[in-house]
This record gives sequence, C-alpha cells and structure tokens, in this order.
Amino acid sequence: MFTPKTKQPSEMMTTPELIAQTNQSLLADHQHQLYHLQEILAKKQIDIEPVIQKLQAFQVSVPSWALGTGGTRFGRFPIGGEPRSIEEKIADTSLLHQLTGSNNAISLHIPWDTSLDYSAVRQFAHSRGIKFDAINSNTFQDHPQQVYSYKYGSLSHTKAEVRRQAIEHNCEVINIGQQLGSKALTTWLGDGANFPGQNNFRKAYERTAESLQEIYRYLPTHWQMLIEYKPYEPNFYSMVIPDWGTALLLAQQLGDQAQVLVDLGHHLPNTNIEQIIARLAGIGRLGGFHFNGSSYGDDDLTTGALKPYRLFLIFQELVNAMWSDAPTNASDIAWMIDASHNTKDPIEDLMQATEGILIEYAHALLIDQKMLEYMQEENEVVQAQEILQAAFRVDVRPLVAEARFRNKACIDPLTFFRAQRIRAALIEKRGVASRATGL
Ligand code: LRH
Ligand code: MN
Repeated sequence: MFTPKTKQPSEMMTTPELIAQTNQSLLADHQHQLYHLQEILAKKQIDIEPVIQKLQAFQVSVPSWALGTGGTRFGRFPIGGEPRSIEEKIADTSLLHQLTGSNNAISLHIPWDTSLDYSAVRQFAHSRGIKFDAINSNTFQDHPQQVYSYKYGSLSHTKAEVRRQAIEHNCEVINIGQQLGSKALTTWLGDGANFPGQNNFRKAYERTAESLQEIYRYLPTHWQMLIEYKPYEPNFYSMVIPDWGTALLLAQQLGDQAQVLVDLGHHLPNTNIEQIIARLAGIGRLGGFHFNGSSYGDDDLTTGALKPYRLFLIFQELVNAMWSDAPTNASDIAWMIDASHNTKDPIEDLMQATEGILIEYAHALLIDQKMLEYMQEENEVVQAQEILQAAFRVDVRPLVAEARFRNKACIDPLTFFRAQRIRAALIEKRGVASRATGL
C-alpha cells in the first residue's frame, strides 16, 4: 500500500523562499522593462493589467510521458534523473509549476502511468497543488497480459473480440480517471493501413464509430471525450481518424460531450491550422490542444520554437472566438503540451514550451479585436495585417514574467533551474540510468 511521503527530494530544491530571494535580485530590472512596456502600450490605449491577469490564470498541462527523454526509432538518449514512477512524475510537474506558475496539472497515459492506489496518488498530487487533466487511453501498443494484438487496429479492428478489448480498456481508463479527478478521456487511435487495399475505409470508420459509441455511453455525465486525429504514423497509407473533419463527424455522431483535440503536429505541411481552430471554436467542438512544434511531421518539438507566428495566429482565432461570444470558453478547453524530447532536458523544454505558449497568447491579447473586425468588414487588407503584425512584434516577455512573479514563481525559471543545478540533484537522487515510462 502506497502512503504519501512528505515532500520529494526534488522539491526540496525549490522552496518558495529561494524563489522569492532569487526574484528579489531580478526585480528592479524586471520592473524597469515592465513599466517601459506599460508606457508604450498605454499610448496605444492598451491596459496591461487584464492581460497579465489572463496570463496568470492560463495553465498548461504537462504530459506525463514527456518528463523523461523520449526517443525516436533511431535512438534514445536518457538524460539521467528521470522520474521512475507516477509519484516522481507528479513531483517533477510540481517542481515545474513552482518555477513557472503555469503548469498546475498533469495528463496521464494508461498503462504507462498505472498505480496500485489511485486515491493515494490523487492525495499525493493534491498535496503538491497538482490536478489531473484529460487521461489518455492507449490501444496503439500491445500491453503485458493482453489477449489480442492491436497490430491491425483496435476500435476499428475487423474482429469483434479485439474491438471489445479496446473498448474495455478505454472504460478502465475512465474508471482510473474518475479516481484521480480527471474530467476527460483522450482517445487517439493508431488504427489505419499501410497499403492500398488493406482496409475497407467505410467499414473501418463505421466500426470505429460503433466502438466509440460504446465508450461514450460509459462516459460520466460531466466528462468530455476528446477525439485526437492524425494524418499518418504509425500507419503510412491511411489513418482511420486522419483529420479534423473525421474527428468532428465522429464527435457530432456521438453527442455533446464529444469534442475534437487538435495536436499541432498532426497536420500535413502548410495546413492552415488557425482556420481549423476558428471552425471548431465557431461550433463549440474544440475540446483541447496538444501543443508542440514541428517542421515536417509529428516532430513533437518545443512549442513555438519553429513557427511562433502560426501559434500566434492560432491564439488570435481563440481570443477572437472568445471575444465574439462564439460557443467556446477558455475554461472548456484542455490546454496540454504533447512533446517528446531527444536533445533537451525535459523540464527545461517544458519551461520553454510554456513560455512560448504564453508569449503568443499575450500577443493575441494585445490585438484590438474591434478594430480588426472593422478592417475586415471594410476589406482593408493592409491595415488588417498591420494590426496583427504590430501586436506580434511587441516584446511581451515582461508581461509573461510579471504573471509568473505574481503567481509566486520565478521571474526567470530557466536560469533558476540551471543555477540551482536541479538536474544534477535529480540524477544524484534517481541515478543516471533512471528511465521514465512513455514514448
Ligand atoms: C500521437 C500522440 C497522442 C499520444 C501520443 C503520446 O502521436 O500525439 O496524443 O497518445 O502522441
Ligand atoms: Mn498528441
């Protein structure tokens, strides 16, 4: 039986006093930059106060599978000090949240994050200020003691017994989520085909819809089902749920609790993702995000590291949707990171990703939506672009740092993490070969 221990060693290195002390040495310079920005924006009739408050309230959930170094099929390069258990993953999320003030929840993946006592795990997380966001099922790998293989699919499989097994797994994941206090199930299927002729597209879709209907019937009333789409991988000719249209069709067939989850890396090159967001937000079917950065495919790199302007345009569509009373509220959306780190310290990468997300949200909050709407209505193409780019070109980092400061977190979390040699301390505690479950 697991009993919640007192604070984990990793947390001992991040006492609020140490953070406040370090912030003190950075405060004068930070406030100088903030007041300077405040003056610049005041001249544009932009009040920074509501922007900072929105940034403070914005929380991005941590994927449990990204707290260790993820690999590719070509190799995996462990960094050491990786979390070896669900408790250590929660401890690292709590550590991250103490440094950023913007990561107060973790998204678990079953069976990568199984436990013998989920209510004790819930208590452990609660005592560290960490909640549980959407919980993920996994029918894209074969698990120990599993009877039927998912080699040829799961919810879309041609054999009823395999579909049954996958449905029961999803229901079991819902049971676990309920014990943890999650309010949503994320279902991403690796189901599809590698070769023409391998699958009957219509039957595969219909079997998937039927299977999801059975899981949907098991969903608690106040829960959401988040349907995640992906154009390819692990199948490379077709995926049963390849795009937002198919995910939306399934969600509409299932019912109001079914929503579409947008993983930024799950789009073919040059897809206008912000238009997909506008479409889904416009009809109240945008359930959540998996934030990451990519150039080619599902690269799962740091959010905002490659295409910050696209991330800005995505937040512009979200802010505009919420401004213009579209049936979408920030609180209804599951904001989650989904990344896999081959060459960065996972905690440093999650700090950079969180910063990248808050920066583009801040840029979108600077936009005068009424003025933009007017320019659009008047087909003032040049002026409309000027409004967007003027906001994007403001250095909003003092606003994001101020939100962290007010959340009692670090003005500069990355420098703090390095200066406190936290990775070295994690390696000392957990060993250089400790390995996290996940990708
Ligand atoms: C699929 C995916 C999905 C997760 C997995 C870890 O590519 O984005 O969200 O289940 O990564
Ligand atoms: Mn994802």
